Amino acid sequence: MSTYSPSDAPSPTPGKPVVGVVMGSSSDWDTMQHAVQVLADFGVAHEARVVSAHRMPDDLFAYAEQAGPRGLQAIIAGAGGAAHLPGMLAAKTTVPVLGVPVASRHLQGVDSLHSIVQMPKGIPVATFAIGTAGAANAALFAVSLLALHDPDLATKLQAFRAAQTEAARAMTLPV
Ligand code: RP5
Repeated sequence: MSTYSPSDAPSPTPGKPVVGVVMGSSSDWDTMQHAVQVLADFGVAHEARVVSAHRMPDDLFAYAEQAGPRGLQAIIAGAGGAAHLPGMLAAKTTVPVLGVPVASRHLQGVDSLHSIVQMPKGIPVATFAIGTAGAANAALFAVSLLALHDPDLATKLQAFRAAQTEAARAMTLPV
């Protein structure tokens, strides 16, 4: 049984980014850093930046339009509140967009979740859980997509799953 731990992987992988991680504000970083950490742990070349949909709409359009030509294969987009960043990115690119609802101050991210998950038919955004679990899972999903055409990455992913299974089997209870 493999004992691979993601932290054993080189981090981060130098080279042209294949996954973009964007967020609406630096205040989203506490959540979105969990996506970046997973990508770094798996050695996936990535970039991270703030692209605010309502404060930087021209930058958002430019980022989306250049994503495919720059070689991005997935965009992980996190936002809170009226979280239109993932949907607007998806409207301007066919690169898969993975949306992460960030917990908002007043509605704890239910607003973010509904904003991202309720895309009208025709422009899909893959939507993940609110908060850090969603950020980490979005990155794991991106790894799964890339692993379809990258045997080394597929091996790392299988080892990660195996290690996770072993950790769960080793769990004990205070009874
Ligand atoms: C959204 O508004 C961001 O994604 C963030 O979650 C939220 C609050 O932004 P700040 O006021 O903290 O910059 O655009």
